[in-house]
Amino acid sequence: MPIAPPTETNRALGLRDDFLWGVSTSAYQIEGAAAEDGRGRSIWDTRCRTKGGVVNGDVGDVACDHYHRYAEDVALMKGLGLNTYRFSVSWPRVLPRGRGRINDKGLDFYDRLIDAVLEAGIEPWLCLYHWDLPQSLHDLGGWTNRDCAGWYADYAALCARRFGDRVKHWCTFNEFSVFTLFGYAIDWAAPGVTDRQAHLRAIHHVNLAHGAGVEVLRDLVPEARIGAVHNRQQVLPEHNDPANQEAAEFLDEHWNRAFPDPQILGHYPPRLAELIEPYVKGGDMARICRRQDWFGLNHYGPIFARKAPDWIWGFCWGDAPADADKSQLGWPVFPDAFRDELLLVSRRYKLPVYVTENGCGGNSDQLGPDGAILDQHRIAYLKLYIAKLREAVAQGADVRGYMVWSLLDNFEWGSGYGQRFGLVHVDFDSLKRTPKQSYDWYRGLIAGEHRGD
Ligand code: IFM
Repeated sequence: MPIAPPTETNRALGLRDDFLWGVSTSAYQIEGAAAEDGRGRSIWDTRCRTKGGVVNGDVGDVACDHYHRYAEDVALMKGLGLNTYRFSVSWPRVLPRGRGRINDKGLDFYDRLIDAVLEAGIEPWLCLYHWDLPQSLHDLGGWTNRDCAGWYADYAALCARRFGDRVKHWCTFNEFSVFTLFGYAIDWAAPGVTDRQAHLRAIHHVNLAHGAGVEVLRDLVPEARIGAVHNRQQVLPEHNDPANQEAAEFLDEHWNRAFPDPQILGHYPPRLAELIEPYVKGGDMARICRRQDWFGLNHYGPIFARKAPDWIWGFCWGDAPADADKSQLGWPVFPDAFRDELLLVSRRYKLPVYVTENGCGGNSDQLGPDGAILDQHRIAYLKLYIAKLREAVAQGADVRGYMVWSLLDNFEWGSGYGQRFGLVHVDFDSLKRTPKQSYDWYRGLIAGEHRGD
């Protein structure tokens, strides 16, 4: 039985009685065991071996070794008093070539994980796609190939049949716009394609896959609560300069609206609609726009756009104002933007909102004299953002849960192991886990020992 939400804590914080507290992770970032038990290769295994693909040439082969140490990690979650755990399944671990032959040992791993999570009283939230497309499917065009939506639906069906008896919360994808924009236009992520038409095709086919996934899950898991996880951050023109206004508006369409608008409202935003039209077939919008039960929001801080005629879409990432607060990672810390985003998505999409990621990256967590890992900067960030979540709720946003990114320090994509987001420190040589000060702070918040201020 999942742990009941901490009603007293939630009331004291002005949140719904059933407000959920959790953490999020993703398969490639923590599992390791990349060549074990029949797992196939993903586009991130390839990118890690591509010169310049990842800082320091870091690879996800071992990562946090969660594949072998999942029981210890679940015990850490239990120690936090969590109600929910969002994780992702590695598509190439269960279907090594993306389709066809099933890898039973891969499925067995997720059986063990899900059972351990449930045994700890935590509700598993299963995300089907957190960026690790099987390399064999990429070799067939990957998301630029319309057939990929069907391959994804078959993979979703496999997971639904296998895990649907125990998993009731399903997410189709994590952060659509990040992996499509960075992976098919800008070359900041796998598969490193830089082509406008490939990017547009990828957007549309991923939307079709989402719709097909929702349909399959509805069919196979009758009680499923289905949603998708969108990264949304306010996009502002760099230096507030009118010359950057158009760039900001276009980036906003790509970043914030290219996926939730068609999936929930049934249409693409105007400029993208024109560009995508050649790839849209009759009936596609109905295939994409399916009833969902919740909206997952990943939010860290606003982004700034700059006009950049040399860039593929004529815009690039601009700088935050010089005097802005920033995390150690250099990301702007603007808690008000979090409150505003919660209010905006709640009103625009009219679905219950779960914050499926929020957290603070850095590279200076240190060992204190008593063996604790010192990360006051992360606690300061979480305090500010959770306070703004409470404000959003007080102003009418329908927010029902909050999940910290992330439980563990992990493989931070192109930044390799240099940037840490965990509540738990991982020594990447010994793989020893050490809870940080922020772990204890979050535990205390959930337990009602303090109110996060
Ligand atoms: O690590 C990532 C995660 O995979 C997706 N959202 C942002 C996190 C921090 O960069």
